Amino acid sequence: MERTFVMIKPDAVQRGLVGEIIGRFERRGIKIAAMKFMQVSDELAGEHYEALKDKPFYKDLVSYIISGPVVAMVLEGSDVIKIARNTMGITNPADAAPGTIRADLALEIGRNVVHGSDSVESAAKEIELWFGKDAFAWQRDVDTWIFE
Ligand code: IDP
Ligand code: MG
Repeated sequence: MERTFVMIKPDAVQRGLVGEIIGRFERRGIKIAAMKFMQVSDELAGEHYEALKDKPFYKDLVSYIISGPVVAMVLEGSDVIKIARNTMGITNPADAAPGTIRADLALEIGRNVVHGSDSVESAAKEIELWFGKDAFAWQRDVDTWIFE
């Protein structure tokens, strides 16, 4: 079973979209392995977005992520890295497919409501950075109706 890191960004928390966003992942059958409501430090934001530090939008991106509380999650499922990103839609809500979180709940790239890891390597790195060993395995009784 694969794991990914997903974060509900400060704009979504401020707009009261936490339940809506978690519900979309839950209804798909994705399993929650860890979750916390937290304020992101400058340092954590810098580490999380280290790969983007040379981008022109980097400073604004860090300000955005530390501007209010977020919900950080580890999600689990078969092929969940790809499936979580498909559920979110592509980076720019203006281009995201209708039915995705970003298309349905957002308008601009700099306020795109969610983050999801983009590869096996980044998922492992982000889960360790945000949760350390706090994501645990648990038995969900409906798993046999969701995973073949
Ligand atoms: P992703 O979140 O879809 O993986 P990345 O390219 O990893 O997209 O960018 C990380 C985040 O940086 C995006 O989700 C978005 O919040 C922000 N971002 C990316 N490109 C731009 C841009 O051109 N202008 C402003 N913000 C951007
Ligand atoms: Mg990314």
